[in-house]
Amino acid sequence: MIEYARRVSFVTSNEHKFREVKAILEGYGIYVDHSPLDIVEIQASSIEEIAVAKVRSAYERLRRGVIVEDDALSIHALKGFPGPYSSYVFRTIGNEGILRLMYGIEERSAYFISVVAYCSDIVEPVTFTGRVDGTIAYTMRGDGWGYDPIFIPKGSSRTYAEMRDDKSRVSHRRLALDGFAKWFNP
Ligand code: ITT
Repeated sequence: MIEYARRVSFVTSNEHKFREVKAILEGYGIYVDHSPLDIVEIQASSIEEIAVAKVRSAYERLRRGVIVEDDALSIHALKGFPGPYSSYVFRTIGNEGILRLMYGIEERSAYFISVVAYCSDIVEPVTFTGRVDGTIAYTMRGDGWGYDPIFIPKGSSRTYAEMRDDKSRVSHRRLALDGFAKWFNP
């Protein structure tokens, strides 16, 4: 049986994110339970703002230590798009649409950002950010969720989807959660 030093509730509608967050935080002895609460996301130009507003509402509802995590994929050639609209863009045009927008463009640099926000009865919202630079692939590669089949992190020849479990060793989510875990469970 695993002994957990701390525990936290993760509010997300995304099962894939939950699985990755749980595995990473368990490595730090932090137990994570899933709260699939439906929190209305504010529309804002920065994902930090979105994450802070979301974690406040999540805390108001649950009244216990909670985290949320917000991600954004920004593509330089598209002036940072989809950025804070990553969720909407994925649901609408998806990876096929992004690849179409990038058709004929050779400058394919992009970055993925994760912002983890935590709030509890004794802590005002605090955020931790992770960023991974990379490029957008020319075609979808690998069997993965979200933008994983089209994002190639710097230093790798594989997309996040092709990396499978290795993704969580280097991902934007891993970097943000490393920061959170060291602060939460020093
Ligand atoms: P929440 O309920 O936690 O907000 P969500 O799926 O709406 O779940 P985000 O707004 O944080 O999550 O994510 C923005 C988009 O980026 C969304 O379409 C995700 O599928 C995608 N995404 C986030 N992290 C990703 C990752 O590690 N790999 C690939 N796609 C990712």
